[in-house]
Amino acid sequence: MAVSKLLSLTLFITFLCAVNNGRVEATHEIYPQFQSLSAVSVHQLHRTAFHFQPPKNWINDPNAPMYYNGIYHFFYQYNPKGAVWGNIVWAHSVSKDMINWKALEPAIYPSHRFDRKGAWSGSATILPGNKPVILYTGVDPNDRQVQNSAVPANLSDPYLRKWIKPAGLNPVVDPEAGVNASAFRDPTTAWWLSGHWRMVVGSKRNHRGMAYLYRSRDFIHWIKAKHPLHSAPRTGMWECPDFYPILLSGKQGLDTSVLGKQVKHILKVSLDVTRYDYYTVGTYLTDEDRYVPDNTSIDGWAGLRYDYGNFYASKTFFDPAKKRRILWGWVNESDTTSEDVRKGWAGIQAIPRIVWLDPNQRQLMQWPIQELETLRGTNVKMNHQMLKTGDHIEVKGISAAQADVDVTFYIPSLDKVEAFNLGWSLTDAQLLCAKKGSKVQGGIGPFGLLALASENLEEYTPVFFRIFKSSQKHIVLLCSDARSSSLKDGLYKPSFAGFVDVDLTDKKLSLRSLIDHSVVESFGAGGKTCITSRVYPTLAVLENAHLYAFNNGTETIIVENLNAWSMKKPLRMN
Ligand code: DQQ
Repeated sequence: MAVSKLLSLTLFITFLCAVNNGRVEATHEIYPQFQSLSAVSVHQLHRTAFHFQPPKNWINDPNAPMYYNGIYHFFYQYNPKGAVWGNIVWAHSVSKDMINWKALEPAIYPSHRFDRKGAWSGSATILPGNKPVILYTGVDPNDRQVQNSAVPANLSDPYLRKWIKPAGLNPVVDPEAGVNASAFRDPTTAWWLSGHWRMVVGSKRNHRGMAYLYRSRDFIHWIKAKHPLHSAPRTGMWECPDFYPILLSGKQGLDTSVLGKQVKHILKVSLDVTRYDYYTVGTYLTDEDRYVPDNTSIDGWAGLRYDYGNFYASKTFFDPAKKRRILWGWVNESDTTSEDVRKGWAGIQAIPRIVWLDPNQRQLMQWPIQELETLRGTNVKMNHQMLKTGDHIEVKGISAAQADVDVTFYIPSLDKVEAFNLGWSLTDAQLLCAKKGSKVQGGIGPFGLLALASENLEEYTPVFFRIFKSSQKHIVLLCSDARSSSLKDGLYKPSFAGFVDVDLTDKKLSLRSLIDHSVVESFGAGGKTCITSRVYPTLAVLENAHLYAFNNGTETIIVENLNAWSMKKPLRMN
């Protein structure tokens, strides 16, 4: 083996060990003793109010979100019997606004040989004639992962309650020779090009992440293309791939089949090794049927993430009603498994976000769907509030455990900015945030919000900016640091962080945080960098939760304007 190959392999193994020690583990953990253990009573304390969460049990990946005849459909991986992964079915909810939901019976569940041992993730495509079809992964009795299709039993049922698996057709894709049958899953929404449908299935070949490409004329017979749409070395299993076009400018979304000069493409993969969702911005070379990431997009673990926190197995869909592309993502847990079992639930979905291309064309922007604002209640404001060194000023008058906060900070002077030490890594924001936490004084920052804070700050989740300078360039770090979020032991409390590729000429930085009892979902600089933290405070709960604006830098920061709203509960939730 060549020395360089050996070195890469050693690095890969070291990386795997490091990741696993840090509590992020590959694939779903299996707890046979808990899989079908129903909770005696469902604990309410940390349940979210306005995030998507069923009344009890385990949930994971969003599946096949779609808009059909005036209704949004949302499916998700669900264990109907317990609070850990297992017994997975496709739960199904419908909504007119993606905020208020009605729960239906599971749409897809193991019923045939081709999905006897599992009905796993997949996507929807609306075929001509307004006919939805779902492609999903089934696990057969030999533990082979195969791709199946399901269609609504009755297109005139407005809720599309019942789904059938057309007799004699499934599986529509078998893992052929050379394909790793136990790592072959999560078909994408299909797109149409030159007389064929195309879709991608995630996989790996040794340690190489693969997006296998399939083509079909009729959506029944699928042929594997000679080469994958894309692959990348040493990235491990690619779960839940997502591939879609995005306009070069503007916020409008596109149907998955749109091509043209005004369009770039996004390929997102969920890396099983790290359990984060990474994407690249690139070009779809239609003649070759290959996707090539731009040279500004890193293709691997150091790449761009939708979210630098608890956010995985996401999926987008095109909403033709409002011409936007919407992203759903699973917010995985940071509580212990025994606590999940005791509480009777685990997992939520992030607030659906619209995605569009940053005008710099190097990354995506994300923002909560506008419909969320219908839940805004009592509003308080803070304008032109000075934050001097050491200040933490309370935002009073709202329910701080269930709030939407949108703030713009003004930085009067950037003169005293901290130097960026060249020994620090520009690819490991989390490590930098661990070193430079919310209490470590800097020049410009740390400043931001203390969410889910107890009155005397025994517990708080700080979401904050810190600015550095390296030669002539400012480097902006956004942290959502769970280390001080709870007095409870055993929780996963990472110092989640991401860099913010932002121009500071107007000396402003904005931050929006959606605070919902056990989740803080934040959008830095208008949605350039997003971080979701799952936290379990013991004191900062319900009416004992507080919200503060703070500054621990030597230089004064101004809260130019801050709007905070108490958030109402949706009328019906699942
Ligand atoms: N979850 C599903 C798989 C997918 C994984 C099983 C990602 O299809 O690869 O529940 O979380």
